[in-house]
Amino acid sequence: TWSAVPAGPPDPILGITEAFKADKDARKINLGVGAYRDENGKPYVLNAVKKAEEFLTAAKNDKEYLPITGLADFTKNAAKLAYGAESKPLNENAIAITQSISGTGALRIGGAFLARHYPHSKIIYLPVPSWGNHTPIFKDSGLEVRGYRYFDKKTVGLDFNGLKEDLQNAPEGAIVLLHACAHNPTGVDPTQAQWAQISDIVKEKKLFPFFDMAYQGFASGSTTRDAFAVRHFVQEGHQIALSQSFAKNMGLYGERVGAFSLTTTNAEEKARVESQLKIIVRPMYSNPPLHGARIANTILSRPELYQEWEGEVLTMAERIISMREKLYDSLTKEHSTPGEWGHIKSQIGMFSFTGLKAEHCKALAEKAHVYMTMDGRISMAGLNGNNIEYFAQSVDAAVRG
Ligand code: PLP
Ligand code: TYF
Repeated sequence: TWSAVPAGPPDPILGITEAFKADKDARKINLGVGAYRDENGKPYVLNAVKKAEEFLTAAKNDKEYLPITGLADFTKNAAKLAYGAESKPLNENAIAITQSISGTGALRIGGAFLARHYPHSKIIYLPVPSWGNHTPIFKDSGLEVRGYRYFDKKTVGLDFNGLKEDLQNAPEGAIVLLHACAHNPTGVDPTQAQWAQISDIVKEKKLFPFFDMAYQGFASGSTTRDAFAVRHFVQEGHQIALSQSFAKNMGLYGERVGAFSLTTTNAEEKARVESQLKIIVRPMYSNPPLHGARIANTILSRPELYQEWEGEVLTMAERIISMREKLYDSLTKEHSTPGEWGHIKSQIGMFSFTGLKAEHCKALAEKAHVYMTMDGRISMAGLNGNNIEYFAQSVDAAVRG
């Protein structure tokens, strides 16, 4: 029956972990997947999460099904975290929201909803480059995927003129996917002034903004500052779609905790939209998992845990920033590695888009046991005091050939 099914390629990001696991060298480093590691290179379970789990164990909750749109307290608190307590649609009960299977599931529900109900276009514009999974998610949702210029290889920064031009030339009504903060894979975000200009173009061209917020808190260490773009657009009167993930900022990767929301005009419209979100979710997976949403909700709703969580988000963000400084110093001062490396310090969030070419990445894996994606992206959190010098030395050797 399956003789005609062709073998598919491995996932370009998750495939790297396989190669890393198979490598027996003690010096090996995995900078592929974007998952936080502590200063000993170990996965990190947040203290706020541990305490929330103790609290949940003591509460002896049952395991009944959640409603189709998930744990209502969780989605209410997730919306407050993203939109802010002062948000107009939030306070007017005009945000349609559903719990989702983390950020990926939120994007997929959003794609499916827009494909079915957004009246003005079936085209979604993604930044070039974008997270590799965006294209298949939106294609499989039934949308047509196009790109807008985002990254300038020459400056290793934002191609702001290209971005503006491409959005200005997009067909009226098209959907535009925006990374709310900590752009993956480039680590390059618009400034607040640039966000204001993007908002103006989106308004003028009647584009529909769809924010992917997978790293709230990871860019600056502050969940409020990282929500700037989302809140600015809402304040400017845009209706938006929003995907949220708690994988990175709460370290809840495998628990799959997220939310998808749409701002609407009023409570009545919200109710209609939410009824259609349910009709999309029900035949896909019926209702979302319980435990992770309970953890996130416990943290978001208990002031002492919330405070501890905010401190831990800051600690994670600061450790990444300190690794950027160390790597920059090592390459420029100790090794005088050929090339410009300032972007390592100026880029934001989990990743650095190093500018290393595929041949360098290949050499790093084969000769130095250092694994990263072939586009030169490294997960900064994979670096720590024990391996950063070896990494810098290996990069230096790879660049010199
Ligand atoms: N969006 C972006 C830009 C991401 O980088 C990721 C994860 O790496 C996600 C969404 C979704 O991740 P998850 O489904 O684990 O929440
Ligand atoms: O490193 C990245 O960009 C992501 C990580 O279910 C990831 O692709 C891994 C698994 C997953 C979602 C995201």
